[in-house]
Amino acid sequence: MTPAASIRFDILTIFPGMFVGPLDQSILGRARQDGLIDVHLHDLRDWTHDRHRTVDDYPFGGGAGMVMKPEPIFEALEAIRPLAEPAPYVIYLSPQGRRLDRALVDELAAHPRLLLLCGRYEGVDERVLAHAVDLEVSVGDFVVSGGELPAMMLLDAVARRVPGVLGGEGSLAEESFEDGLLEYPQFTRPAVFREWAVPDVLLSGHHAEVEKWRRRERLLRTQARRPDLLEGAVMTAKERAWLAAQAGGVADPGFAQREVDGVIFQARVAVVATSQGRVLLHRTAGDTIWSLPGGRLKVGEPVAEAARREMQEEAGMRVRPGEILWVHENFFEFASALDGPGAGRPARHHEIGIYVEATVPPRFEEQAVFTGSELAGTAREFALEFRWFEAAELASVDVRPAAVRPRLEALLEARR
Ligand code: 9D3
Repeated sequence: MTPAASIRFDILTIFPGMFVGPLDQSILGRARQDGLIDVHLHDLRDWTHDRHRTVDDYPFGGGAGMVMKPEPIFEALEAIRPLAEPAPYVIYLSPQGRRLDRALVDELAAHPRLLLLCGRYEGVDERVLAHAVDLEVSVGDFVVSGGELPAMMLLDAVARRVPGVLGGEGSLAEESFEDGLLEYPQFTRPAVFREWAVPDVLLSGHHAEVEKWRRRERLLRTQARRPDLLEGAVMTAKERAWLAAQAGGVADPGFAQREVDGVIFQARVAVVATSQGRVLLHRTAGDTIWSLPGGRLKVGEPVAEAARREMQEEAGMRVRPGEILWVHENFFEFASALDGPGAGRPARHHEIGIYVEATVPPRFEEQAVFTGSELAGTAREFALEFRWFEAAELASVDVRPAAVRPRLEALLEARR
């Protein structure tokens, strides 16, 4: 899509004053001075004929709010159209419009003349849309008070595509960066600010290393923040493979866990280790919530094997799994696992918890308290505290899920 050499914008609004500041500043101000864009503001009320310069009226059929009358709009359009050649492509800024994105900006920049109609109130009479408007454009799925600010965004984005507006190489750079990836992080002096240091590689002077680092940051950021962009991004096969392998540390490690419509479904084993009338609970160091140790099942993994694996990983403990005591369906809202589909974000969980009995090696029975770790050997490792609890002690701590507390109490009672 070749941009026009210069673009004329005609803006039809009841608030022409809203445009005055922004159009005189910075890039748009210079582009106008240089004749690269030409902006003409038109006050819709100039085409009214009553004393109050009325542009709105009640909606037929009733309902809240007012609707912009068709007559002043048609009269204005008919007066503005012949002010220049060619006739303008008429755009109505509207929440019902096509979403403004890079592709639409490029399409619009190919027109030498655009007329931007800004609505207020609940919008314009439908006959304006049917018979005078070429395209409706929205700037996003959120509500603003009228079409003026969206029109300004459109104008700014389109003007930047006109050759010369960005001062020659700027527009080219914008184009070459259009590989569909997010930008790399930027730093300036000082090299250390409030103890926060700029990454070493940027100070190294190794241009090739800097370029490699920036490219990797762009790939990782896009994956972490805008995975929707990855499909359409320009990447080498090698980069795609590398990124898939990184998977931001959230590659599916084979857990029986899936995210569907923002709900994380998972199967989890909870290890109920009892000894001498006590049950083993753990918590993240410093936290207040105690729970049974355990973790997600891997796909196809027997419950007993999952119990053994999780206790080995978390506590370096070789347990002997016994029978399944209970199966609970748990619903909760919590940060998801860091290495699963929710990648640590808060999410709704629908969990099948399988509670399996286990006996621990004697040396752990003798230790009232001991430590372990979760995600051992990863950058996200954190310390766990394990403690044996007697039935009477359970009432004084926050045990989750709450439903297991009475079950544990009854179990310990039966074991006495
Ligand atoms: C009864 C519902 N109306 C008010 C909440 C709907 C409504 C009417 C008019 C919502 C917004 C507006 C004014 N907005 C625009 O004219 C507009 C707009 C927007 O609100 N969001 C994103 N893009 C655009 S382009 C024009």
